[in-house]
Amino acid sequence: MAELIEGTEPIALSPIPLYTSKDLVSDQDIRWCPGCGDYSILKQVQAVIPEFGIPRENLVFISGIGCSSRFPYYMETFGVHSIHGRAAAIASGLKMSRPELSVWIVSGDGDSLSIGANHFVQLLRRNLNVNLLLFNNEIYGLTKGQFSPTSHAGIVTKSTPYGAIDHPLNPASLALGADGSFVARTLDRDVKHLRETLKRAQEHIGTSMVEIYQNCVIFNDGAFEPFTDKGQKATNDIFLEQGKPLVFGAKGEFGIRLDGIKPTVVNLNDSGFSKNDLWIHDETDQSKAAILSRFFDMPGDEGFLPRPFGVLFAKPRALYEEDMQNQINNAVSTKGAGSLDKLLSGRETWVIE
Ligand SMILES: Cc1ncc(C[n+]2csc(CCOP(=O)(O)OP(=O)(O)O)c2C)c(N)n1
Ligand code: SF4
Repeated sequence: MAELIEGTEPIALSPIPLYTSKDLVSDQDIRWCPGCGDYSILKQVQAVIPEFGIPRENLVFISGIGCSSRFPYYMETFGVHSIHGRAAAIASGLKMSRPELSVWIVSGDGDSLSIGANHFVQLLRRNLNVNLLLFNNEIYGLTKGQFSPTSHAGIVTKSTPYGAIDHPLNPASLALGADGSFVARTLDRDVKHLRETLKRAQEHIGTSMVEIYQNCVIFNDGAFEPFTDKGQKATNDIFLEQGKPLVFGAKGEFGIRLDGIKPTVVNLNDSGFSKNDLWIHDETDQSKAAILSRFFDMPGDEGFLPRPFGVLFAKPRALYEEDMQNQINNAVSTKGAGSLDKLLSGRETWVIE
């Protein structure tokens, strides 16, 4: 260690910024269509990550297959553009062997909820400390516009010329059903909200699932317009804040009450109810999160409830990688380090002469 020369003062070192968002931009040409919502998500991810203080060499982005899954090419970090629907499995293996890494999974609705649906569920129930960004455009983009598990019934696509008859899957409900410890929803077009939600996901210790409504301008343009359009957003969206009442409307004139377990919309101006009577958001309440995730009608449907955005549920629980390491440590301390040769030869071996 260097010694100070007598009579000199130690130099006060100012903290060196690790890197900026520009350092996360790779030299690859972006192949997304002009206007694709993926650009906005990429930009916000590059904007917030430097704030987390994670060494760049510890960042890994892992994707499956799809337009959204091209994401790792555009991040100047480590990354894997893997196999269709299997990003969760690859990320799990990496996190178990290298728990110090900050692992981000980027996947589309087709990738994670069709071919990868089993892997999506297993990841959430295991609860490794990884972040899953689910880009939902309610369509298959890369394969040119076939319907996906989140597409609306009736949608006419190349693979459903007479309209889809499949019932659409609700990603937040599925994630909660798998006991996901963090479930949130945000929008590509609300960059502030997107950034805040990404920060919350990163802070969460456990698997965070962030569904991001992403506009595919080519094959499903405007699918989320009722929730992103400035004129409609106020009445169609509800932005959740921990400890705050569920209020919406252009002037905050509507609220949600819980009548038993039934959510009901009240007009705060003429119903006799005040903010004190409303449902207060508690993101640690799994049952209430399940009710919130069922606010899933389209505007105009009978009994429509505003679509919730923000953190529906967040409650840390045991981490898979820690439980696994504890189990290994316990086994080693009680039985010794073991021998691979012995394990391979098993209890009964024969020598054939
Ligand atoms: C095993 C396998 N099956 C099917 C495909 C074809 N395929 C490539 S991407 C894709 C769907 C991608 O849709 P989504 O995940 O919604 O991503 P987007 O392109 O919309 O971002 C499919 C079916 C494939 N590449 N591999
Ligand atoms: S096809 Fe859709 S999702 Fe794919 S890059 Fe183009 S706009 Fe984006």
